[in-house]
Amino acid sequence: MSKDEFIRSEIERIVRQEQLECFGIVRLGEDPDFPRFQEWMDQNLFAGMSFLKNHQALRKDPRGLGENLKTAIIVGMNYYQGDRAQGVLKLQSPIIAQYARLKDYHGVIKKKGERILAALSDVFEKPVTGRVTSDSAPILERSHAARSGSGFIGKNTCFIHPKTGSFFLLGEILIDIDVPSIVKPAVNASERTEAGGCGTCRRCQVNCPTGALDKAWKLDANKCLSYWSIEHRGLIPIEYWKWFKIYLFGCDICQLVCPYNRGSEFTPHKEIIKVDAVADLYRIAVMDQKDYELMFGGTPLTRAKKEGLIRNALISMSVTNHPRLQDAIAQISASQTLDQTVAGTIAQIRSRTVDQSV
Ligand code: B12
Repeated sequence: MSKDEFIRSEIERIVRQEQLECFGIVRLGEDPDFPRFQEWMDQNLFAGMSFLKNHQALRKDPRGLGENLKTAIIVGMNYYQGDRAQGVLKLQSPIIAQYARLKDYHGVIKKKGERILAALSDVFEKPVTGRVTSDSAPILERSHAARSGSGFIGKNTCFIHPKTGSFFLLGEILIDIDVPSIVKPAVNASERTEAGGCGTCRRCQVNCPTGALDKAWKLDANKCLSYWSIEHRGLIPIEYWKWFKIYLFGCDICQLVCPYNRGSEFTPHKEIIKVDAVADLYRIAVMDQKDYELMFGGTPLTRAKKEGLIRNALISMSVTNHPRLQDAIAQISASQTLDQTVAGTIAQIRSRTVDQSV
């Protein structure tokens, strides 16, 4: 084994000790996928996520994220919890996307990454410094993962490993060492080979309920249920309501139907599953700050904030004809500090005609 191979296998060993997948090692520099990101922004496919307009220089070249950064170690945390497309689509009560049922991955991956970073000095036999990120820095994480050569970007825009699938949250350990990486060749995403790739498969596109993936490899966030239920602030247009029968928060459909996820293994991080799959809609609709913190504190659901979750729960109650909807509305309306979005959603419920066929 050469020295490079030894270093690589030691890095993989340390990463696996943290029960993370080691997708590979990538040299940092100008991101060749940045023009795709720019095009996506120029075409207004980012919907209301204006935070994506910030820090373009760093997204283009993430070396500026710290001092002397040269290399990224790409890690993945499996969050699969047994959901299946057929079961999910038949559900009578809405669920929460799988990644959001776990304790917030930003913190979990960060802690694991910091421990990996600390252990790297022994591997390189010199001090290693750097920075750990997971959805917490302006870096194109999927592009980096794909450049590791251990997987590819699917038509659903997710990073997919040909053997373990896409139910992985990504993290990067950025270090100030040049790892003469044993670079694997990139996988051709449009052909289907042993190494991965979509070929002619269009399952994610066909099954996306809202047409957000009508164009392969280009998600239109203006149509994505994940966007509406997690990122959007304010009212949700009625045309998207019927899908709140299936998902209260996030959406996994484009991944659940992907053939590469047929063999997904259950997450080894069971101890950090914090939230039930099926949501108790009434409890969410009437929750106060204390209930909210108790039920969802420290989980990715807090991204939507308390009012966003109440909005989602009211919509789900409305489209599932929940027997306690009026009770919930009465209780919320009695509150002295009625949030604008929640009040607006109640007004939408009172005047709505929703197509409920799913
Ligand atoms: C904004 C955002 C969203 C938005 C927009 C998603 C999107 N597809 O752009 C919304 C809110 C909709 C969203 C939803 C979800 N998200 Co999100 N999100 C992000 C975030 C913060 C930025 C992504 C971004 O820059 N989008 C803009 C597009 C243009 O960039 P991109 O998706 O990275 O695409 C690149 C590649 O696909 C490549 N590319 C583009 N076209 C082509 C074509 C070919 C042929 C090839 C080879 C490559 C290629 O270039 C693009 C630009 O670099 C990242 C974290 C991060 N910093 O990267 C997480 C991230 C992408 N999200 C993640 C997750 C888990 C989700 C959800 C599954 C959550 C859920 N269950 O609801 C869904 C999945 C929906 C989907 N199909 O994408 C994970 C994805 C992990 C993975 N295995 O891919 C990330 C990486 C967070 C993390 N650290 O794990 N998300």
